[in-house]
Amino acid sequence: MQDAITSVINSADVQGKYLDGSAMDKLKTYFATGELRVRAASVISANAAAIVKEAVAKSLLYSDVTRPGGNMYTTRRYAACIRDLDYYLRYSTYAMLAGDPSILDERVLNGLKETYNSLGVPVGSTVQAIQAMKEVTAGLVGADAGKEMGVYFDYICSGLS
Ligand SMILES: CCC1=C(C)/C(=C/C2=NC(=C\c3[nH]c(/C=C4\NC(=O)[C@H](C)[C@H]4CC)c(C)c3CCC(=O)O)/C(CCC(=O)O)=C2C)NC1=O
Repeated sequence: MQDAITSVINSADVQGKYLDGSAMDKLKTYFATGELRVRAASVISANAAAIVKEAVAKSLLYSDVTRPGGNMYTTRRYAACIRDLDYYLRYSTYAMLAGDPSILDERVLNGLKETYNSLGVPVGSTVQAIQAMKEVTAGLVGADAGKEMGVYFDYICSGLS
């Protein structure tokens, strides 16, 4: 896993150089948003279950996936879906704190598309639910932190598609 700091330092080290102006600017932006990130993470963790629940209500309930024959039908599969959304929210929060998406590649997206395809989990509905979480989260943490979280929610969606 990388974060905004290690990623800037690693790329300078590869060239055997001190950080240049644009690398310093990246670090400055990251440090300047540190408090915003920490505050957003604590709001999200205090409201995680409610965020997932509201996103499901906005995107999946009463759709084809929850009806008989749908991939979320039966309590076991419904619970698996809620659990997956909770993973996406938690790992997006980690990535937002780190300011870097690499944790998503390593711990969430690795092999996920293949798993979903083999189990018939619909990617389109999953993306809709993640987009709904993005809206609900932005409503709670405010526009700036919401935009930053949006980067990582979108990263998961493009990794799935
Ligand atoms: C932390 C990293 C991590 C991820 C991301 C993860 C995902 C993941 N979701 C799974 C299943 C599943 N995922 C879903 C999800 C959904 N079905 C829908 O229709 C909805 C659109 C959607 C929710 C948004 C469902 C229903 C299953 C169970 C499918 C089945 O067993 O038939 C499975 C198969 C094994 C299992 O059932 O637990 C994995 C590995 N596991 C992990 O360890």
